Amino acid sequence: MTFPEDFAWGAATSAYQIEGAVDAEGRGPSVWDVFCRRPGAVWGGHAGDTACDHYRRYAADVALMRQIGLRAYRLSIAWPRVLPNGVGEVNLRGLDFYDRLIDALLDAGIVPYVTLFHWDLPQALEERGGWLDRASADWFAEYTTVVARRLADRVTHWFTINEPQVFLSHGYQTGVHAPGKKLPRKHVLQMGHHVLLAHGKSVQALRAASEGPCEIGFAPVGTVFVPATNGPADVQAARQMMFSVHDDSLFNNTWWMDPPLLGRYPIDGIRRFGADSPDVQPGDLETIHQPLDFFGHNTYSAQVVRMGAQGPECVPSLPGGAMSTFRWTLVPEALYWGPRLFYERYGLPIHVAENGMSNTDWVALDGKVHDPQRIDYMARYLRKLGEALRDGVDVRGYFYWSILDNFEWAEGYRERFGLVHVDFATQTRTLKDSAFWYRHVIAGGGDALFDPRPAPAALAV
Ligand code: IFM
Repeated sequence: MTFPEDFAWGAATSAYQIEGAVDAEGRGPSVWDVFCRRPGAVWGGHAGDTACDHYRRYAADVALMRQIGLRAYRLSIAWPRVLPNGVGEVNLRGLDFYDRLIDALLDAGIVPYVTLFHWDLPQALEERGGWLDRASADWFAEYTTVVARRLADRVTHWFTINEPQVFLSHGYQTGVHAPGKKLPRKHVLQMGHHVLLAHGKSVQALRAASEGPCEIGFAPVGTVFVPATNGPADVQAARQMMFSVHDDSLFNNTWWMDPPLLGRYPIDGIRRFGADSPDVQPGDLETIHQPLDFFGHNTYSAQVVRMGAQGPECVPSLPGGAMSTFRWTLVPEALYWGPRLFYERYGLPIHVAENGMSNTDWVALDGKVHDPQRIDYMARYLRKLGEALRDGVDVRGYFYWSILDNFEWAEGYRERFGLVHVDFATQTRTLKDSAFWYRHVIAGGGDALFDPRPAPAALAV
Protein backbone atom coordinates (compact mmCIF):
# COMPACT_ATOMS: atom_id res chain seq x y z
CA MET A 1 0.00 0.00 0.00
CA THR A 2 1.49 3.34 -1.08
CA PHE A 3 -0.76 5.76 0.77
CA PRO A 4 -0.89 5.45 4.56
CA GLU A 5 -4.04 4.15 6.22
CA ASP A 6 -4.79 7.52 7.83
CA PHE A 7 -4.09 9.57 4.69
CA ALA A 8 -6.36 12.64 4.52
CA TRP A 9 -8.21 12.05 1.23
CA GLY A 10 -9.92 15.38 0.98
CA ALA A 11 -11.38 18.22 -1.01
CA ALA A 12 -11.33 21.96 -0.41
CA THR A 13 -13.41 25.12 -0.76
CA SER A 14 -13.42 28.66 0.55
CA ALA A 15 -16.19 30.67 2.15
CA TYR A 16 -16.78 33.43 -0.38
CA GLN A 17 -16.60 30.99 -3.27
CA ILE A 18 -19.45 28.76 -2.05
CA GLU A 19 -21.43 30.18 0.86
CA GLY A 20 -23.56 32.92 -0.72
CA ALA A 21 -25.95 34.43 1.88
CA VAL A 22 -23.79 37.53 1.98
CA ASP A 23 -26.43 39.55 3.86
CA ALA A 24 -27.65 36.76 6.08
CA GLU A 25 -27.71 36.77 9.85
CA GLY A 26 -25.46 39.69 10.56
CA ARG A 27 -22.58 39.07 8.13
CA GLY A 28 -20.68 42.24 7.27
CA PRO A 29 -19.38 43.05 3.77
CA SER A 30 -16.00 41.82 2.60
CA VAL A 31 -13.70 43.40 0.03
CA TRP A 32 -15.04 40.88 -2.48
CA ASP A 33 -18.67 42.01 -2.02
CA VAL A 34 -17.60 45.53 -2.87
CA PHE A 35 -15.24 44.56 -5.72
CA CYS A 36 -17.89 42.46 -7.48
CA ARG A 37 -20.11 45.56 -7.76
CA ARG A 38 -17.45 47.39 -9.75
CA PRO A 39 -18.40 47.34 -13.45
CA GLY A 40 -16.11 45.06 -15.45
CA ALA A 41 -14.28 43.72 -12.40
CA VAL A 42 -15.60 40.15 -12.64
CA TRP A 43 -16.35 38.21 -15.80
CA GLY A 44 -20.04 38.41 -16.70
CA GLY A 45 -20.70 40.77 -13.79
CA HIS A 46 -20.87 37.71 -11.53
CA ALA A 47 -20.66 37.91 -7.74
CA GLY A 48 -20.59 35.56 -4.77
CA ASP A 49 -24.00 36.75 -3.50
CA THR A 50 -25.56 33.32 -3.93
CA ALA A 51 -22.64 31.19 -5.13
CA CYS A 52 -23.50 27.57 -4.20
CA ASP A 53 -25.90 28.68 -1.45
CA HIS A 54 -23.83 26.45 0.79
CA TYR A 55 -24.76 28.54 3.84
CA ARG A 56 -28.27 27.11 3.57
CA ARG A 57 -27.45 23.80 1.88
CA TYR A 58 -24.44 22.78 3.94
CA ALA A 59 -26.13 19.65 5.34
CA ALA A 60 -26.89 18.31 1.84
CA ASP A 61 -23.34 19.20 0.75
CA VAL A 62 -21.84 17.31 3.67
CA ALA A 63 -24.03 14.34 2.65
CA LEU A 64 -22.45 14.51 -0.83
CA MET A 65 -18.98 14.56 0.73
CA ARG A 66 -19.92 11.50 2.71
CA GLN A 67 -21.23 9.81 -0.43
CA ILE A 68 -17.86 10.42 -2.09
CA GLY A 69 -16.15 9.01 0.97
CA LEU A 70 -14.05 12.07 1.82
CA ARG A 71 -11.94 11.61 4.91
CA ALA A 72 -11.15 15.31 5.23
CA TYR A 73 -12.64 18.60 4.11
CA ARG A 74 -10.84 21.92 3.97
CA LEU A 75 -13.19 24.89 4.44
CA SER A 76 -12.54 28.52 5.23
CA ILE A 77 -14.25 30.79 7.73
CA ALA A 78 -15.59 34.12 6.48
CA TRP A 79 -14.01 36.71 8.77
CA PRO A 80 -16.85 39.23 8.19
CA ARG A 81 -19.44 36.60 9.13
CA VAL A 82 -17.81 36.24 12.53
CA LEU A 83 -16.77 39.86 13.09
CA PRO A 84 -18.86 42.07 10.78
CA ASN A 85 -16.54 45.01 11.39
CA GLY A 86 -13.41 42.88 11.44
CA VAL A 87 -12.81 43.48 15.16
CA GLY A 88 -15.01 44.18 18.16
CA GLU A 89 -18.59 43.00 18.08
CA VAL A 90 -18.89 39.23 17.52
CA ASN A 91 -21.72 37.92 15.37
CA LEU A 92 -22.82 34.82 17.23
CA ARG A 93 -25.14 33.72 14.44
CA GLY A 94 -22.17 33.60 12.07
CA LEU A 95 -20.25 31.44 14.52
CA ASP A 96 -23.33 29.23 14.93
CA PHE A 97 -23.17 28.40 11.23
CA TYR A 98 -19.61 27.10 11.49
CA ASP A 99 -20.56 25.24 14.65
CA ARG A 100 -23.29 23.39 12.76
CA LEU A 101 -21.05 22.75 9.78
CA ILE A 102 -18.24 21.32 11.92
CA ASP A 103 -20.68 19.09 13.78
CA ALA A 104 -22.19 17.84 10.52
CA LEU A 105 -18.71 16.99 9.22
CA LEU A 106 -17.73 15.18 12.38
CA ASP A 107 -21.01 13.25 12.38
CA ALA A 108 -20.20 12.19 8.81
CA GLY A 109 -16.74 10.99 9.87
CA ILE A 110 -15.01 13.78 7.92
CA VAL A 111 -12.12 15.62 9.56
CA PRO A 112 -12.46 19.41 9.20
CA TYR A 113 -9.36 21.38 8.17
CA VAL A 114 -10.15 25.03 8.78
CA THR A 115 -8.52 27.92 6.93
CA LEU A 116 -8.84 31.22 8.75
CA PHE A 117 -8.21 33.56 5.83
CA HIS A 118 -9.06 32.86 2.22
CA TRP A 119 -9.17 36.44 0.93
CA ASP A 120 -12.50 37.83 2.22
CA LEU A 121 -11.09 40.65 4.32
CA PRO A 122 -13.83 42.62 6.09
CA GLN A 123 -14.45 45.81 4.12
CA ALA A 124 -14.45 47.77 7.39
CA LEU A 125 -10.81 46.81 7.92
CA GLU A 126 -9.87 47.62 4.33
CA GLU A 127 -11.26 51.11 4.98
CA ARG A 128 -9.04 51.38 8.06
CA GLY A 129 -5.95 50.67 5.97
CA GLY A 130 -6.22 46.91 5.61
CA TRP A 131 -3.00 44.89 5.54
CA LEU A 132 -0.97 48.08 5.13
CA ASP A 133 -1.69 48.90 8.75
CA ARG A 134 0.62 47.00 11.09
CA ALA A 135 -2.34 46.59 13.44
CA SER A 136 -3.78 44.12 10.88
CA ALA A 137 -1.68 41.39 12.52
CA ASP A 138 -3.47 42.06 15.83
CA TRP A 139 -6.86 42.23 14.12
CA PHE A 140 -6.20 38.80 12.68
CA ALA A 141 -5.08 37.45 16.04
CA GLU A 142 -8.28 38.77 17.65
CA TYR A 143 -10.39 37.10 14.97
CA THR A 144 -8.41 33.85 15.36
CA THR A 145 -9.06 33.83 19.09
CA VAL A 146 -12.80 34.33 18.61
CA VAL A 147 -12.98 31.45 16.13
CA ALA A 148 -10.73 29.14 18.12
CA ARG A 149 -12.60 29.71 21.39
CA ARG A 150 -15.72 28.48 19.66
CA LEU A 151 -14.37 25.68 17.47
CA ALA A 152 -11.06 24.45 18.85
CA ASP A 153 -12.78 21.87 21.04
CA ARG A 154 -13.60 20.03 17.79
CA VAL A 155 -11.27 21.46 15.14
CA THR A 156 -7.71 20.20 15.45
CA HIS A 157 -6.33 21.04 11.98
CA TRP A 158 -5.83 24.66 10.96
CA PHE A 159 -4.44 26.65 8.07
CA THR A 160 -3.82 30.29 8.93
CA ILE A 161 -3.64 32.01 5.53
CA ASN A 162 -4.23 30.93 1.96
CA GLU A 163 -1.93 31.99 -0.89
CA PRO A 164 -0.50 35.34 0.23
CA GLN A 165 1.23 35.57 -3.17
CA VAL A 166 -2.12 35.67 -4.98
CA PHE A 167 -4.25 37.94 -2.85
CA LEU A 168 -1.45 40.47 -2.46
CA SER A 169 -0.32 40.50 -6.11
CA HIS A 170 -3.74 40.37 -7.67
CA GLY A 171 -5.49 42.46 -5.03
CA TYR A 172 -2.92 45.21 -4.53
CA GLN A 173 -0.46 45.16 -7.48
CA THR A 174 -2.35 44.31 -10.67
CA GLY A 175 -5.76 45.07 -9.18
CA VAL A 176 -7.56 42.18 -10.89
CA HIS A 177 -8.79 40.83 -7.56
CA ALA A 178 -10.42 42.59 -4.62
CA PRO A 179 -9.96 45.26 -3.51
CA GLY A 180 -8.65 46.15 -6.98
CA LYS A 181 -5.79 48.44 -5.97
CA LYS A 182 -2.54 49.16 -7.77
CA LEU A 183 -0.02 50.08 -5.12
CA PRO A 184 3.74 50.51 -5.29
CA ARG A 185 5.76 47.37 -4.56
CA LYS A 186 7.12 48.91 -1.36
CA HIS A 187 3.59 49.03 0.04
CA VAL A 188 2.73 45.53 -1.11
CA LEU A 189 5.85 44.06 0.48
CA GLN A 190 5.05 45.90 3.70
CA MET A 191 1.57 44.39 3.59
CA GLY A 192 3.17 41.01 3.00
CA HIS A 193 5.22 41.47 6.15
CA HIS A 194 2.09 42.25 8.13
CA VAL A 195 0.40 39.18 6.64
CA LEU A 196 3.32 37.03 7.83
CA LEU A 197 3.15 38.69 11.24
CA ALA A 198 -0.57 37.95 11.29
CA HIS A 199 0.21 34.32 10.52
CA GLY A 200 2.63 34.12 13.47
CA LYS A 201 0.21 35.79 15.89
CA SER A 202 -2.57 33.56 14.66
CA VAL A 203 -0.52 30.44 15.38
CA GLN A 204 0.11 31.75 18.91
CA ALA A 205 -3.60 32.47 19.36
CA LEU A 206 -4.59 29.00 18.12
CA ARG A 207 -2.18 27.27 20.48
CA ALA A 208 -3.37 29.44 23.39
CA ALA A 209 -7.04 28.67 22.72
CA SER A 210 -6.65 24.94 22.07
CA GLU A 211 -6.88 22.74 25.11
CA GLY A 212 -5.49 19.66 23.40
CA PRO A 213 -2.89 19.22 20.69
CA CYS A 214 -3.65 20.70 17.30
CA GLU A 215 -1.91 20.75 13.94
CA ILE A 216 -1.26 24.09 12.27
CA GLY A 217 0.13 25.02 8.89
CA PHE A 218 -0.44 27.55 6.14
CA ALA A 219 -1.02 27.30 2.41
CA PRO A 220 1.24 29.29 0.10
CA VAL A 221 1.26 28.75 -3.67
CA GLY A 222 4.62 29.75 -5.25
CA THR A 223 5.79 28.14 -8.47
CA VAL A 224 6.95 24.51 -8.45
CA PHE A 225 9.91 23.78 -10.73
CA VAL A 226 10.26 20.32 -12.19
CA PRO A 227 13.58 19.05 -13.57
CA ALA A 228 13.57 18.15 -17.27
CA THR A 229 15.37 14.90 -16.42
CA ASN A 230 16.23 13.07 -13.20
CA GLY A 231 19.92 13.90 -13.74
CA PRO A 232 21.55 15.69 -10.78
CA ALA A 233 22.26 18.87 -12.73
CA ASP A 234 18.61 19.32 -13.76
CA VAL A 235 17.42 18.47 -10.25
CA GLN A 236 19.78 21.11 -8.93
CA ALA A 237 18.37 23.59 -11.45
CA ALA A 238 14.86 22.87 -10.14
CA ARG A 239 16.00 23.22 -6.54
CA GLN A 240 17.73 26.52 -7.31
CA MET A 241 14.67 27.96 -9.03
CA MET A 242 12.26 26.72 -6.35
CA PHE A 243 14.26 28.35 -3.61
CA SER A 244 15.38 31.65 -5.03
CA VAL A 245 13.86 35.05 -5.66
CA HIS A 246 14.75 35.14 -9.33
CA ASP A 247 12.35 37.74 -10.70
CA ASP A 248 10.43 40.82 -9.59
CA SER A 249 7.10 39.09 -9.15
CA LEU A 250 5.83 38.00 -5.76
CA PHE A 251 5.20 34.44 -6.96
CA ASN A 252 8.35 32.95 -5.53
CA ASN A 253 8.46 30.47 -2.67
CA THR A 254 11.15 31.57 -0.26
CA TRP A 255 10.01 35.13 0.41
CA TRP A 256 6.80 33.72 1.90
CA MET A 257 8.03 30.41 3.30
CA ASP A 258 11.47 31.11 4.75
CA PRO A 259 10.30 33.64 7.38
CA PRO A 260 7.66 31.34 8.97
CA LEU A 261 9.69 28.16 8.52
CA LEU A 262 13.30 29.29 8.86
CA GLY A 263 12.92 32.59 10.68
CA ARG A 264 14.53 34.83 8.05
CA TYR A 265 13.81 36.60 4.79
CA PRO A 266 15.90 35.20 1.92
CA ILE A 267 18.97 37.33 1.32
CA ASP A 268 18.58 37.21 -2.50
CA GLY A 269 15.06 38.61 -2.08
CA ILE A 270 16.28 41.45 0.12
CA ARG A 271 18.93 42.25 -2.50
CA ARG A 272 16.45 42.14 -5.36
CA PHE A 273 13.72 44.16 -3.65
CA GLY A 274 16.26 46.62 -2.21
CA ALA A 275 14.65 49.73 -0.79
CA ASP A 276 11.22 48.17 -1.36
CA SER A 277 11.95 45.54 1.30
CA PRO A 278 9.65 45.88 4.31
CA ASP A 279 10.43 47.57 7.60
CA VAL A 280 10.95 44.76 10.06
CA GLN A 281 10.81 45.60 13.75
CA PRO A 282 12.87 43.80 16.39
CA GLY A 283 11.13 40.58 17.40
CA ASP A 284 8.99 40.36 14.22
CA LEU A 285 10.83 37.39 12.78
CA GLU A 286 10.61 35.53 16.08
CA THR A 287 6.84 36.11 16.06
CA ILE A 288 6.53 34.98 12.46
CA HIS A 289 8.70 31.90 13.05
CA GLN A 290 6.29 29.82 15.13
CA PRO A 291 6.67 26.05 15.18
CA LEU A 292 4.35 24.52 12.58
CA ASP A 293 3.07 20.97 12.27
CA PHE A 294 2.77 20.64 8.52
CA PHE A 295 3.54 22.41 5.31
CA GLY A 296 0.55 23.01 3.03
CA HIS A 297 1.05 23.83 -0.63
CA ASN A 298 -1.47 24.60 -3.35
CA THR A 299 -0.07 22.91 -6.46
CA TYR A 300 -1.70 23.09 -9.87
CA SER A 301 0.95 23.35 -12.54
CA ALA A 302 4.73 23.66 -12.73
CA GLN A 303 7.55 25.05 -14.79
CA VAL A 304 10.00 22.56 -16.31
CA VAL A 305 13.63 23.58 -15.95
CA ARG A 306 17.06 22.25 -16.94
CA MET A 307 20.63 23.22 -16.13
CA GLY A 308 22.15 25.18 -19.01
CA ALA A 309 25.65 26.51 -19.50
CA GLN A 310 24.75 29.79 -17.74
CA GLY A 311 22.60 28.21 -15.01
CA PRO A 312 18.96 27.09 -14.82
CA GLU A 313 16.91 27.49 -18.01
CA CYS A 314 13.14 27.21 -18.29
CA VAL A 315 11.96 24.68 -20.85
CA PRO A 316 8.97 26.02 -22.75
CA SER A 317 5.93 23.72 -22.89
CA LEU A 318 5.29 22.07 -26.24
CA PRO A 319 2.69 23.60 -28.54
CA GLY A 320 -0.62 21.80 -28.14
CA GLY A 321 0.27 20.37 -24.73
CA ALA A 322 -2.45 19.34 -22.28
CA MET A 323 -4.05 22.17 -20.33
CA SER A 324 -7.19 23.07 -18.43
CA THR A 325 -9.78 25.57 -19.62
CA PHE A 326 -7.93 28.11 -17.46
CA ARG A 327 -4.96 27.35 -19.76
CA TRP A 328 -2.89 25.94 -16.91
CA THR A 329 -0.56 23.30 -18.27
CA LEU A 330 -0.75 19.73 -17.02
CA VAL A 331 2.49 18.85 -15.23
CA PRO A 332 1.80 15.85 -12.96
CA GLU A 333 5.45 15.74 -11.86
CA ALA A 334 4.60 18.86 -9.83
CA LEU A 335 3.17 16.50 -7.19
CA TYR A 336 6.42 14.57 -7.05
CA TRP A 337 8.99 17.35 -7.11
CA GLY A 338 7.00 19.95 -5.17
CA PRO A 339 6.49 17.77 -2.07
CA ARG A 340 9.97 16.26 -2.39
CA LEU A 341 11.82 19.57 -2.57
CA PHE A 342 9.66 21.30 0.04
CA TYR A 343 10.18 18.37 2.39
CA GLU A 344 13.90 18.45 1.76
CA ARG A 345 14.13 22.17 2.59
CA TYR A 346 11.58 22.58 5.38
CA GLY A 347 11.41 19.08 6.87
CA LEU A 348 7.72 19.23 7.73
CA PRO A 349 4.99 16.73 6.79
CA ILE A 350 3.27 17.83 3.61
CA HIS A 351 -0.36 18.43 2.78
CA VAL A 352 -1.32 19.12 -0.82
CA ALA A 353 -3.76 21.78 0.29
CA GLU A 354 -5.21 22.31 -3.20
CA ASN A 355 -4.85 20.59 -6.57
CA GLY A 356 -7.36 20.42 -9.37
CA MET A 357 -8.39 21.53 -12.85
CA SER A 358 -11.13 23.59 -14.42
CA ASN A 359 -13.09 22.21 -17.30
CA THR A 360 -16.19 22.98 -19.37
CA ASP A 361 -18.39 20.39 -17.66
CA TRP A 362 -22.11 20.14 -18.28
CA VAL A 363 -24.94 17.70 -17.58
CA ALA A 364 -25.17 15.39 -20.59
CA LEU A 365 -28.32 14.00 -22.17
CA ASP A 366 -27.96 10.91 -20.00
CA GLY A 367 -28.17 13.12 -16.90
CA LYS A 368 -24.53 12.52 -15.95
CA VAL A 369 -21.49 14.76 -16.03
CA HIS A 370 -18.65 13.13 -17.96
CA ASP A 371 -15.29 14.65 -17.13
CA PRO A 372 -12.64 12.16 -18.27
CA GLN A 373 -9.98 14.87 -18.43
CA ARG A 374 -10.38 15.55 -14.70
CA ILE A 375 -10.11 11.85 -13.87
CA ASP A 376 -7.00 11.60 -15.98
CA TYR A 377 -5.55 14.76 -14.39
CA MET A 378 -6.16 13.46 -10.88
CA ALA A 379 -4.86 9.98 -11.67
CA ARG A 380 -1.65 11.35 -13.15
CA TYR A 381 -1.04 13.81 -10.30
CA LEU A 382 -1.92 11.35 -7.55
CA ARG A 383 0.34 8.67 -9.03
CA LYS A 384 3.20 11.14 -8.82
CA LEU A 385 2.27 11.96 -5.25
CA GLY A 386 2.36 8.23 -4.54
CA GLU A 387 5.87 8.10 -5.99
CA ALA A 388 6.93 10.87 -3.62
CA LEU A 389 5.55 8.83 -0.72
CA ARG A 390 7.41 5.75 -1.90
CA ASP A 391 10.59 7.80 -2.03
CA GLY A 392 10.19 8.73 1.61
CA VAL A 393 8.39 12.09 1.49
CA ASP A 394 6.05 12.39 4.47
CA VAL A 395 2.82 13.33 2.67
CA ARG A 396 -0.21 13.39 4.97
CA GLY A 397 -3.07 14.60 2.81
CA TYR A 398 -4.45 15.64 -0.57
CA PHE A 399 -7.27 18.16 -0.98
CA TYR A 400 -8.85 18.25 -4.41
CA TRP A 401 -9.89 21.75 -5.44
CA SER A 402 -12.80 21.81 -5.29
CA ILE A 403 -15.68 19.69 -4.03
CA LEU A 404 -18.20 21.98 -5.81
CA ASP A 405 -18.10 24.12 -8.92
CA ASN A 406 -17.96 27.61 -7.46
CA PHE A 407 -17.23 31.32 -7.81
CA GLU A 408 -13.78 31.50 -9.40
CA TRP A 409 -12.93 35.07 -8.39
CA ALA A 410 -12.36 37.38 -11.40
CA GLU A 411 -13.53 34.57 -13.71
CA GLY A 412 -16.96 34.39 -12.10
CA TYR A 413 -18.67 31.03 -12.59
CA ARG A 414 -17.11 30.17 -15.92
CA GLU A 415 -14.26 28.00 -14.61
CA ARG A 416 -15.64 24.75 -13.17
CA PHE A 417 -13.24 22.98 -10.82
CA GLY A 418 -15.74 20.81 -8.93
CA LEU A 419 -16.11 17.09 -8.40
CA VAL A 420 -19.78 18.02 -8.14
CA HIS A 421 -21.48 19.98 -10.89
CA VAL A 422 -23.58 22.91 -9.69
CA ASP A 423 -26.40 24.30 -11.81
CA PHE A 424 -26.24 27.89 -10.57
CA ALA A 425 -29.81 28.65 -11.75
CA THR A 426 -31.43 25.85 -9.75
CA GLN A 427 -28.68 24.89 -7.29
CA THR A 428 -29.02 21.28 -8.45
CA ARG A 429 -25.93 19.22 -7.62
CA THR A 430 -24.80 16.36 -9.87
CA LEU A 431 -21.85 14.17 -9.01
CA LYS A 432 -19.42 14.15 -11.92
CA ASP A 433 -17.77 10.94 -13.10
CA SER A 434 -14.63 12.17 -11.32
CA ALA A 435 -16.49 12.14 -7.99
CA PHE A 436 -17.38 8.46 -8.47
CA TRP A 437 -13.85 7.72 -9.55
CA TYR A 438 -12.40 9.53 -6.51
CA ARG A 439 -14.77 7.54 -4.29
CA HIS A 440 -13.34 4.35 -5.76
CA VAL A 441 -9.78 5.56 -5.22
CA ILE A 442 -10.44 6.57 -1.61
CA ALA A 443 -12.29 3.35 -0.81
CA GLY A 444 -9.26 1.34 -1.92
CA GLY A 445 -6.79 3.52 -0.03
CA GLY A 446 -5.30 4.78 -3.29
CA ASP A 447 -4.48 1.36 -4.73
CA ALA A 448 -6.75 1.90 -7.75
CA LEU A 449 -4.36 4.60 -8.90
CA PHE A 450 -1.74 2.02 -9.71
CA ASP A 451 -4.12 -0.24 -11.58
CA PRO A 452 -2.40 -0.74 -14.95
CA ARG A 453 -5.72 -0.28 -16.75
CA PRO A 454 -6.34 3.24 -17.98
CA ALA A 455 -8.13 5.19 -15.28
CA PRO A 456 -11.10 6.91 -16.90
CA ALA A 457 -13.11 4.18 -18.59
CA ALA A 458 -12.33 1.52 -16.01
CA LEU A 459 -13.31 3.48 -12.96
CA ALA A 460 -15.87 6.14 -13.83
CA VAL A 461 -18.99 4.22 -12.89
O1 IFM B 1 -10.23 29.00 -6.66
C1 IFM B 1 -8.90 29.21 -6.33
C2 IFM B 1 -8.70 29.20 -4.83
O2 IFM B 1 -9.50 30.15 -4.22
C3 IFM B 1 -7.27 29.49 -4.50
N1 IFM B 1 -6.37 28.61 -5.21
C4 IFM B 1 -6.58 28.42 -6.62
C5 IFM B 1 -8.03 28.11 -6.91
C6 IFM B 1 -8.23 27.95 -8.43
O3 IFM B 1 -7.89 29.13 -9.08
